[in-house]
Amino acid sequence: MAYDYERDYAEAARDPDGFWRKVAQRIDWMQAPTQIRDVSFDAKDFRIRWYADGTLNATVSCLDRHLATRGDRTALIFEPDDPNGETQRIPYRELHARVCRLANALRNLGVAKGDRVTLYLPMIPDAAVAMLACARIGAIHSVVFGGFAPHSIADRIADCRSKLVITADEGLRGGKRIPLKANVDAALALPGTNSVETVLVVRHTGAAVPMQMPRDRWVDAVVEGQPDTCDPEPMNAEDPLFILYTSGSTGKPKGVLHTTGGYIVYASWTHERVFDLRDDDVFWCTADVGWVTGHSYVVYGPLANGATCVMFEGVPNYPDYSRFWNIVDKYQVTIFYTAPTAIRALMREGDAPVKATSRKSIRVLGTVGEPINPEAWRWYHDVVGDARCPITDTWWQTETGGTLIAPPLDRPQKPGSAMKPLPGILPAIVDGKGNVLEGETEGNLVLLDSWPGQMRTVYGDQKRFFETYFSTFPGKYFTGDGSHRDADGDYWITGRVDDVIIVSGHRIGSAEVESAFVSHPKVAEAAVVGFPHDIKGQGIYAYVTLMDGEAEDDALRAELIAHVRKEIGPIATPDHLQWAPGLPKTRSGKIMRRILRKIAEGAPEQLGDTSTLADPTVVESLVKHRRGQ
Ligand code: 6R9
Repeated sequence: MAYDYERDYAEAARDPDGFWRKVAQRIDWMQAPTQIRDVSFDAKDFRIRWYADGTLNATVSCLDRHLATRGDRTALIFEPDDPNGETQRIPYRELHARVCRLANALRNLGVAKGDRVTLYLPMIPDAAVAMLACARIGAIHSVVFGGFAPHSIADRIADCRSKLVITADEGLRGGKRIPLKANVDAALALPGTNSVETVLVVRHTGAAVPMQMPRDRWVDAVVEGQPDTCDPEPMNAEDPLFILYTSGSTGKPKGVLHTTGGYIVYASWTHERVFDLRDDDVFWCTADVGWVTGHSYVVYGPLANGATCVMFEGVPNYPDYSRFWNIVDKYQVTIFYTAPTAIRALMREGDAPVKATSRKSIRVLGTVGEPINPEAWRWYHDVVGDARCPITDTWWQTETGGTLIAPPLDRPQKPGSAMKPLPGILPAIVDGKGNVLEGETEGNLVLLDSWPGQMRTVYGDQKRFFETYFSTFPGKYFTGDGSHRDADGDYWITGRVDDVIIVSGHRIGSAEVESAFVSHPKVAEAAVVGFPHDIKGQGIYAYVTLMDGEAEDDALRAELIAHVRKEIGPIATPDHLQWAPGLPKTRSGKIMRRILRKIAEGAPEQLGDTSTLADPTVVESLVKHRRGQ
């Protein structure tokens, strides 16, 4: 183990500026920063700035600087959905050339520094190439997960006024074709999307897709003849690198904005530190690039570190439940990073599909996305890791850019605990009034100070940024998570304390699902909560009130569930829909979700005080008709 946790944490605490100055040296700067941090979480002089007088281009650290020393080393290994399909090994030299050609093509198409580009792509190397090509010329990419439906794509395009969209003809998952280009066409027919001038299409499955001229262009055609070098746009450290939309407790998804210097420093440093990265590692993070985990630990972190990284287009159960482990053996993966929901789904199938494979190459296992239950942790440790490999349970968020809390690998882990803040990270647990609680305790997880990878704003809405994260507990960043801290000072994240539901590791806002419901003409009102689900961690439970005169029947129930799926995407499909002639509301009209959560959980004895309800009798009827037993 190259590091000593206590020593590093103490060093960062003693001299944060000196510590983060040193960490920043791992990145190639055009102009090295002399200013390190400039931060205040207070309303009156609120600001978050890191390395503010530095100049760089993130792709230089991810590509150019490796050419002399490791140009022939594999940057990306691509494993297609079909296990007999064509794999690819892309060396750093080739990745650099591909990024430069696309970057030149984007410049030719009129994309300039600061312009927004929406990416809607499968998990294929072209996704990484597209992200880096944007970064090369200073365009701000906004990756939209390939599982989102046209409405969700349109909202995300409209919010940031994208000039260009990059998609593929189709994606492939578990043998099924995902009509990506058709979804983009449908999205661009929706209002608010007229900022888009060009759609670039990657030829992936070779399916025939209608091209609208002159809007649509094949990527092969526009990169043809482009030079394979491209001057990197000099970016101030605080210039935006990307926007990534994520769900919050209220309203529509917000565009989390990350800037260039702090983000790349933090993604790269945490990737090395959290996984104990070594030079000969083959790193595989199973996350899709549509999520922050794919940004930081498939693309930016690993590439900045010159690592070899696996990209897998498919799913863990296709063609069978050994797929992950077969891929591990095929490429001799040494570090494997996935989500608890995948672990639980595989655990359900028993040990045989795992035991049929070797997995000897694995050195470190990681997990992210939601709390991991100790049972799944033990199975991951004992069966997948043959009780040989440490597990790093990494707690972080889209907003944090990289991992903040993870077990130091120089000591035994505790199943279900993310354990310790990384050096330079200052978590605290506060009560409902914002008082910092000491010692062994439980409450709301906050951060007392900034770190380079912290998000800088909600795109186009600084007020929402401040209000969402800094107004609940003034002077502190509120994570939205609850946490326990044990007598050893180790953190155990207990889950969201707000109205965000984490379904299979994906964040879904209650408000988003509710507004999808009420966009249906027969729905008067809807309230959506999470409930414990064996595989997904949390499932979606919906209470729906129909318009007067509409009949509560199973056909309409199925229609409404399909409607939500169509509006947002399959990940937001409600598991249960209960008809609610009335919803529990306070006298001021606020829906009491605490009560709805307890009903959905099947714990009506824990309803607590219902005396403040406008009409306490609605609760009784909801308890009686609970779904899903
Ligand atoms: C990276 C990512 C963030 C939310 C976060 C928390 C949950 C993530 C976790 C975890 C317990 C872990 N979460 N990692 N909870 N233990 N190791 O997942 O980002 O999609 O923004 O979700 O996920 O609730 O607040 P994002």
